[in-house]
Amino acid sequence: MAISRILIANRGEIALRIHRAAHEMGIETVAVHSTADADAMHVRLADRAVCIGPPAARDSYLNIPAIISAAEVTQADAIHPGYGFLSENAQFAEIVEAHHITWIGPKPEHIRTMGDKVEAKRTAGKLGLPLVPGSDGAITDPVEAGRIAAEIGYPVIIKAASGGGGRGMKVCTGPHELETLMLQAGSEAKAAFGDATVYLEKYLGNPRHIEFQIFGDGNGNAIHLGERDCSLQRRHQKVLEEAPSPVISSDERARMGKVVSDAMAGMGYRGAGTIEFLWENGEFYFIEMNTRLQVEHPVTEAITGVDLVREQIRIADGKPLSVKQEDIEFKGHAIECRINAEDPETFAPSPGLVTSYHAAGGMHVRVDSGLYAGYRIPPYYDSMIAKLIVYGRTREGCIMRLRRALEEMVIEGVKTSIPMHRKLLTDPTFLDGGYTIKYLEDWLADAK
Ligand code: MV4
Repeated sequence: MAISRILIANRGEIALRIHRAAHEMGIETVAVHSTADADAMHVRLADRAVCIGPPAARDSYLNIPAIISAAEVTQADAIHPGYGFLSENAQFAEIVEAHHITWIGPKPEHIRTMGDKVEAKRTAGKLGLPLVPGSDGAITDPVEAGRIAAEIGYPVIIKAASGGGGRGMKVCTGPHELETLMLQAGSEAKAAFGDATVYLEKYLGNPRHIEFQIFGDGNGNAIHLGERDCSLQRRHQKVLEEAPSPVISSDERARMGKVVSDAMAGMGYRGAGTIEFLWENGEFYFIEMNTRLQVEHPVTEAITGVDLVREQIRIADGKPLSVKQEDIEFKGHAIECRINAEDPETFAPSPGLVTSYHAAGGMHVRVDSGLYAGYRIPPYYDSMIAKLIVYGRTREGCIMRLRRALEEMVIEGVKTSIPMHRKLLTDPTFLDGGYTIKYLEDWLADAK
């Protein structure tokens, strides 16, 4: 039976994004929301809406029984989790499928494997992806760790197997501090994730973060949609993303793209995924895989013309990929600015009443946002309130258009990161594309 009604287990701009793809396919939508989101745009747009609990995410957007009940009472036949919240919860995916509801996402076993960073690395290595040199799996013995560190050379980084997103990492500069840092990393990981497992890697001092978008049909066919450069981050939060990366040639994209799509075909991956690499001195090093749609997916859509959410829904519905690798062309350049409701000086969240709102428009300008004048941004969730995605035939043209779009954008009543983006778009290092993962934090510190 074809999907006819999707429950969207998310909020904000990504809930709108999924609603739009669904309606363009003639599929109805069911919104779920907390009591704090009764006036949210995703609730207004959906065909039906169900309140699933109080403001705290753990009682609403993470409340599995409430979400399954909402799907059953509305007779939704599929669930799309968006990003964040339950999107990488393998158990949720299993529960959805056990209720004979179509899970719009990867196979639960693949979500679970990639959620464990040690398992993810082992799997990636077997599938032929280039790895950061390091321990072969988890490490507990400090003597053994010392041997590996000496072999790969200091500095090394100790990472939590259940970590990710930068949490629970320790950089170790020499053998004198290795045992102490291993114990610290282990106990912090235990406290944060309930799992003390750690592993060891060569520490790359000044890499870029480059990720490949992939899609699999679950039956051994997979494609790649090129890379995104997400090196501009602050405290592991991406701030601006672009596609293609300013440092990757089309030959290198084709070569690496084949490596990642062959790997995904090899594991029988289903749905959308992102393979994250660190890139240094012209080499790619796999670090993690995300088994979900990502915030920055629109820059890939802009340069390929492929609707990634539509593709996710089609694959979940048992249809084949709608495009072949040879049909995918990478054309032009796209940049996304994440607009957060936050204080530009302190980065403290700035929730509250949006007194006026005007979205940028015009050719090749896309704004994904649930904002409207009179909306009150609740204090309980992520501070990202809009994404501005701009396309141009060249990177230079894209940047000129993005500056123009940022000039037009008006959000009043709350503080936002728009002024920071305006300034960043005039920075010489940004303009020449020669930035790394360290750059944004240094630039922000200098600006003070
Ligand atoms: C690293 C690294 C340097 N060397 N691994 C941070 C988030 C997590 N996904 C992996 N991270 C890193 N892993 C090795 N072997 C530096 C980082 C890192 C980072 C990576 C991507 C984007 C921004 C970052 C900021 C600080 C550290």
